[in-house]
Amino acid sequence: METSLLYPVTNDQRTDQKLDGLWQFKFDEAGEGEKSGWETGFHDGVSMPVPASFNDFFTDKASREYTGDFWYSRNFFVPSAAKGKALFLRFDAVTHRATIFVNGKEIRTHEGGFLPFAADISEAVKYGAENTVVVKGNNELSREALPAGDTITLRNGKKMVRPFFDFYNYSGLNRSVHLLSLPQERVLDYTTTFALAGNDATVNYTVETNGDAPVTVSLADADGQVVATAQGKQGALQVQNAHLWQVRNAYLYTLTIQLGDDTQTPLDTYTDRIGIRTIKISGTDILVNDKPIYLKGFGRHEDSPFAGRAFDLNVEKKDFALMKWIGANSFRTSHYPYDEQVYKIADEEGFLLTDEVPAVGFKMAAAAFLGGLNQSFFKGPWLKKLHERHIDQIRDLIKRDKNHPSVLAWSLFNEPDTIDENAVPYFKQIFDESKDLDPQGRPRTFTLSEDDTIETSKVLDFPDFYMLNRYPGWYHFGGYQISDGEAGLRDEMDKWQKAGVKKPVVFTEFGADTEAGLHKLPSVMWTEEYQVEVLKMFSRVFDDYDFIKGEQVWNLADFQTVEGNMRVNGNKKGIFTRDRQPKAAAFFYHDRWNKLPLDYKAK
Ligand code: GCB
Repeated sequence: METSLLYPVTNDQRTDQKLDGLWQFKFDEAGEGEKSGWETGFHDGVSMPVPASFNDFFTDKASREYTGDFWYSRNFFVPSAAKGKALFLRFDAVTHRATIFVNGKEIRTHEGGFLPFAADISEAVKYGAENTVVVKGNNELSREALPAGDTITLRNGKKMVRPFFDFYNYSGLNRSVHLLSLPQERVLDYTTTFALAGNDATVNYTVETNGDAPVTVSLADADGQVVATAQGKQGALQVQNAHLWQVRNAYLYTLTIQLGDDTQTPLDTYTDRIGIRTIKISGTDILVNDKPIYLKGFGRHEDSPFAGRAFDLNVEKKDFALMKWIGANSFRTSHYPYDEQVYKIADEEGFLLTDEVPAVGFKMAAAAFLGGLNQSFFKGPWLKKLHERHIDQIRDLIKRDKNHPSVLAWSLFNEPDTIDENAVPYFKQIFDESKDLDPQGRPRTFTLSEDDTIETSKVLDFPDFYMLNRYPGWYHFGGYQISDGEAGLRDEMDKWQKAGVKKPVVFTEFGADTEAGLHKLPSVMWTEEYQVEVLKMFSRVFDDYDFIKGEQVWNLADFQTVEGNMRVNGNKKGIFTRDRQPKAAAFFYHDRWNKLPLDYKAK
């Protein structure tokens, strides 16, 4: 677990300098990097933008599909004025694992391609001089790591990944790199919880520091007026007439933490924007600020042309514009934690998000078209290591994202094999160990694939609400048979109803692959008309069952996957194309969702 995952800020005590731009890049197919001294830096690679996935910049297939070790190198200047400060390099994400060298010295390693980590470089740098940072990355997949897959070797000697999941294995420095200069005595972390009473609210907080300096915490409203202050590492801020953070009507306060006796010349200052709101599950209701809400939105991917899985503020801006236009209020960060800027935008725009760890592919029979294997995933020598990494990433995810008002719930798996008895002890461990990690006690859940039903799944006691991924009309009962698909879906929902389902059910995946621009009357599968028919069918079913408390269609936009006979240059279930233009389905949802009230189905 990381010591501190606070998002970088710049103020009188802290500086955050991004090291984005062009780095030097090399593949290391022969494993010669260390032998040839690459860790000390190199200039004979190709230039590579950061942040970006390296894959799509190459025009030859062997490079695009490259699997194994790869290296990034660049110089950076450390000013003399930084002497005496705690200096860190912060990597927002290196996919999937990294070893960091500064001036040839190994500083640390990190496992997991979607969460940040920081390396203390105070002892390794030269002050008032150029320094070198080198990252040795690796993008192999295995059953011991998240997301799960295999790495195979072709007969020509080239390695290749076989993901047990349906998104392209985009790799590299996918998010920003920061040079941080921090005070020696500093804030490491903080937490907030909320209690509402009439018009007032209490913000309970804890602050973790690495010293004994006194702590002052203050809260300012959106106009910058300080509305409450408190002293100590633990305390309560009383807010009269609190402005609550509401879904699609956000209000953010600024929380300022200062260390030291004198707040005019503090030892450290950390500032963040928070929203006051509560989240509860009560029976089949999802409550925000004690009021029932209905989720409308998407499963998404961080995916766009050119830079692959890189975070791109422009794409993000566009995606939020589209989600607002269409009347959505929520999304799932399928199938991994997203860049922290996504959560900041969601905080500001009042979107709710379900925050997912990359525990995807925990089912080898899944994605049979990707070459699925008929084996039990939850039985094998890889489980111990996998579990360590899984819980470690849950810890870091919750540590990183716990103060975002937009985070509704934690998704601990996507479509694991839960009809397998062997899954039960694994689930128990993960749910037990993650129980107290979130001070706000948000719901924890995971998605159930079509195989995992109220009759077959062995782990239905664990989630606080159910997330269902269902594909009638596409993977089965497609085309003219869609009426049987609808009948089957209703049969399934009748069973949930008869069983007296006591928790909310949210549909987190459903949809149909659709080639934009393909039209036919009457419809056939893959046309825009057919996608609309499938989505209308689902909407009819959702409207008929009160315990269904949300619809998040798969997917916001078309996205890249491995190639195969089930994928035409990627997954085409987007409501928008990969370049974010609307298919006919976008106008269907624009009409439906802009009409559905936030408290749809509230009694
Ligand atoms: C699923 C997966 C998602 C796939 C989707 C599909 O169940 O969770 O990753 O992309 O189905 O389109 O097949």
